[in-house]
Amino acid sequence: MPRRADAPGRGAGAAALPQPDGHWGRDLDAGWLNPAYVALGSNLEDPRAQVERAIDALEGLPDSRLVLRSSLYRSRPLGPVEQPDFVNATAGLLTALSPAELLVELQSLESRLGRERPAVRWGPRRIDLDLLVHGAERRDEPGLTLPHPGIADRAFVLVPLAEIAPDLLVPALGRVRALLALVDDSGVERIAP
Ligand code: ROI
Repeated sequence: MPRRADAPGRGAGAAALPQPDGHWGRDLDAGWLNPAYVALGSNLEDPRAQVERAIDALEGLPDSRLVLRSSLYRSRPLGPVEQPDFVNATAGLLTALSPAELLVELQSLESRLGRERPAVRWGPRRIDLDLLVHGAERRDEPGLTLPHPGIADRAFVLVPLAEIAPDLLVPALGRVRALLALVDDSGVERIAP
């Protein structure tokens, strides 16, 4: 089951609801909030801990609230390189950041979490944070394609995304549960709540 990311005492919880005075906090009062979805993946140096640490770190993103986090899944590596299995997950945010601002924040989080450029293309990595969807945005710019071009054919994205947002309409592609029905998800196994 998807969990609301609002365990008591963990920052995003209290903030996921308006504060007692009816405000979200100064940062979120000024503009519209968009739902955004992020995919996480790791297959190096205790991947499970890496993904958990990254989800926790999403709680600290500026002008944003983490509202949904999926379970963790073990998945067979996609791509031509032989490498260890991945741990994957997804998270749902409400954000006042634009897609470009959110992308910068995610990239800076990756660096702070010790991500280095993988030595080989398609090779193993300590942490990946991919922006999947940002509201109804469709973009095709260098470095920013929305929705993320890998969504429709990646079971390791669709399985955890279907857990937290099965009815999400991915712009131009369709609902998550319909996309999931079209892929082979046999290599993706839930490992932790
Ligand atoms: N394969 C899986 N299963 N999970 C990933 O997160 C992942 N990430 C990648 C490549 C190398 C494409 N393969 C993956 O970047």
